Amino acid sequence: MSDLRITEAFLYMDYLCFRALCCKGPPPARPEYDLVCIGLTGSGKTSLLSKLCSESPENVVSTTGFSIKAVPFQNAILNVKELGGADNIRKYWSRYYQGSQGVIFVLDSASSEDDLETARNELHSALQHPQLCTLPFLILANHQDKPAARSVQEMYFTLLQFNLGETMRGSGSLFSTE
Ligand SMILES: Nc1nc2c(ncn2[C@@H]2O[C@H](COP(=O)(O)OP(=O)(O)OP(=O)(O)O)[C@@H](O)[C@H]2O)c(=O)[nH]1
Ligand SMILES: [Mg+2]
Repeated sequence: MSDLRITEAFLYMDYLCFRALCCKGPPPARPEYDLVCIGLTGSGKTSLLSKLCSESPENVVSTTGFSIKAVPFQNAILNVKELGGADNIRKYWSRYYQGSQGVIFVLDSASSEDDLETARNELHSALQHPQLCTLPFLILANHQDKPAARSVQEMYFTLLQFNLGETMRGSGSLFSTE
């Protein structure tokens, strides 16, 4: 993963959150935003957030339940709540959406077709959820270093096949962690 690409993607998220909230008055000097981070197990949510917090991404373990990290940026702090992506946890995701001001959805670009379809279905459900559907969405095509990784363009067209453009009501973008 390139730190620059990830930082760029998160700065964009920061900007979207700011735009979504700017009508509520001037923000404090260093505003904080609450984000929710979802994606199938193994997509790399914990690794990504650890890296952004300058922690070692080595020896990460699968998240059971949820975990929260404060990710500091120069102009804002993003309080990111990661929800574990295992099969038995995903059904509870929506209980933790309340209060979110933005969404990060992490995808494994090298996953099997079956897993990608599962991820697509979860993404579609999240995009349609009443508590998320109008929020800024950042979709990250992770695992770009793997030989089997689909390019960001391939991921985009795969997601479009699922009418992502029609489903998305808030502002959103797809980035790769290349
Ligand atoms: N090659 C490669 N491996 C990665 C990448 N991101 C994460 N991994 C590895 O994938 C495994 C799972 O990563 P996690 O960060 O735990 O995934 P997660 O999305 O948090 O998974 P859950 O907490 O179970 O939902 C770990 O062994 C990571 O080292 C990546 O971009 N490339
Ligand atoms: Mg995790």
